[in-house]
Amino acid sequence: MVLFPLATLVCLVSVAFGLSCEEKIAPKVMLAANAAELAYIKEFNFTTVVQTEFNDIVACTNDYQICQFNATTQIKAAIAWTSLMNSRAFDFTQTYFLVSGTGGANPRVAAAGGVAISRFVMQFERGSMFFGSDLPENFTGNYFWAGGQTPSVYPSLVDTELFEFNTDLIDRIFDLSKDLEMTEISDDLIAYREKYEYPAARRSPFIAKCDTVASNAYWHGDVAATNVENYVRLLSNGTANYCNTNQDDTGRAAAMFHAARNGKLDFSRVAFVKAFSNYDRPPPSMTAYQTRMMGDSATDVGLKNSWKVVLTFVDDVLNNWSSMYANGIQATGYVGDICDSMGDQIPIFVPSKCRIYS
Ligand SMILES: *[C@@H]1O[C@H](CO)[C@@H](O)[C@H](O)[C@H]1NC(C)=O
Ligand SMILES: *[C@@H]1O[C@H](CO)[C@@H](O)[C@H](O)[C@H]1NC(C)=O
Ligand SMILES: *[C@@H]1O[C@H](CO)[C@@H](O)[C@H](O)[C@H]1NC(C)=O
Ligand SMILES: CC(=O)N[C@H]1CO[C@H](CO)[C@@H](O)[C@@H]1O
Ligand SMILES: CC(=O)N[C@H]1CO[C@H](CO)[C@@H](O)[C@@H]1O
Repeated sequence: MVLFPLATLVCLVSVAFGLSCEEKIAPKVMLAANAAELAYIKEFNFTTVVQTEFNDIVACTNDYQICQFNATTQIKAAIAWTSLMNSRAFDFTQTYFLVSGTGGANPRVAAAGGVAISRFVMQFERGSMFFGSDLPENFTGNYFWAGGQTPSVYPSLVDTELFEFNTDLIDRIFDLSKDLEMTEISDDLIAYREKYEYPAARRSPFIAKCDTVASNAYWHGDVAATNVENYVRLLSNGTANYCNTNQDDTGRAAAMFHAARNGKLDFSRVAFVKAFSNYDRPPPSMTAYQTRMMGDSATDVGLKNSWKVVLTFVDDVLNNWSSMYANGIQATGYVGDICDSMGDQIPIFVPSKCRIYS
């Protein structure tokens, strides 16, 4: 068996990509979502396929300016992204990461078929739960942190519960898109959204600045959604505005944050622009089971709208690279995980119990 020194191996891999040994692929934009969600993008040809030394596959335009990565779900995403970020074939330090894909909509805040641009991405799964008759009579919620005595005790953190993103970048994406025409949902769905009591849920698809919660367990219904709202309120000290549900994003955010800590990427260049496929709970006239079985009927419209927002931003990045994007969009607010693991800024809420389990 021949053992190559790492540098030689990197060179061999690079040459296989048609690059010289020193040259790395430095995309301006990386678009990430699940495979079927990425398939919506027709505006670019992602025909140049790069396979890293760890077997991650990235597809790029032939000038390598824009790439896409099939980002997958929660745990798999965390592993795949970590591996990709460590590849010697890429230099992601100036890359803007745009994460999209579908999620459920909180009808208090958002509309099916619409788009969320999120300041916070949060995790809802590292806790304890009591269901049904197991729920103690004096408990106001089913969900609380693993070591807590009641649902209202602040969680003890492992660092992955909450990530905050660059609000200046979010504002730029929002400002570029706020006058875009959104695709409308079907007549059947328009009739359905009229059943909701919340004004936001009855609106045509629109772009909301609001926050994303991810968990491996899919949740739907008033009881589950109210528990998520309570937990998010507790976790963010009332700051986050929960609107988008999915089973992917904290795995992605955690992996990118880890990479950022290791100098592989700039976390202030990461943004989550998510689609709304359905509502996270039923209207008053229906049960949670009924509406869950209706399926994610606004997925198609939501993805058309979310990619429209993302691609409008991509055009801006390409047009204004040297004047605006190469040096980054300076973040005036906090950017990072809930525990300030970078140690260079102060989160807007400073939980006292960070790192108990780290
Ligand atoms: C993608 O490639 C096809 C086939 O070569 C070409 O017809 C089309 O114009 C390309 N699209 C873009 C956006 O470059
Ligand atoms: C709830 O009831 C349990 C006993 O069933 C008790 O141990 C606990 O202290 C009570 N918690 C609160 C917040 O009242
Ligand atoms: C939470 O918010 C309250 C009210 O705004 C504030 O007094 C408190 O200091 C905040 N807690 C933390 C940990 O930031
Ligand atoms: C790089 C890669 O695996 N790309 C695939 C991601 O998913 C889309 C949609 O199915 C495929 O077209 C890509 O080839
Ligand atoms: C801030 C900035 O540089 N904006 C420019 C981005 O690119 C468009 C299209 O070329 C210009 O019209 C803007 O002035």
